[in-house]
Amino acid sequence: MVRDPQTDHGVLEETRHKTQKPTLFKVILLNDDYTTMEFVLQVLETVFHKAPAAAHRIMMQVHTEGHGVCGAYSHEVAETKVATVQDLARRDGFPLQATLEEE
Ligand code: TYC
Repeated sequence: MVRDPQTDHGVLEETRHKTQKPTLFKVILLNDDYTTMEFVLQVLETVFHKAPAAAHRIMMQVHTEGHGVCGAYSHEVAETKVATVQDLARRDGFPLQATLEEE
């Protein structure tokens, strides 16, 4: 683009789009040595609505690699899911941890 210094005051032209893609946050489940595999499967099925086979795959990924993605949600929903995981875990005496990561 050719710029005329007499008329170009550095105002950026921008194209406005009607739709904005929402910022999504991944909920990451972390491994530990004490939470049972059965409890993690239950969390993945109830909090993240995973089918049993998908829950098993994610649980084993967390167990072998240290962390795994449970899903991506709006910031508010992701924070609520992290809090729910931690509440359920504390209630049953497990140290299970989950965290957020911007996608
Ligand atoms: N590592 C745990 C065990 O051997 C199982 C586990 C899996 C714990 C996933 C946490 O997010 C987790 N009992």
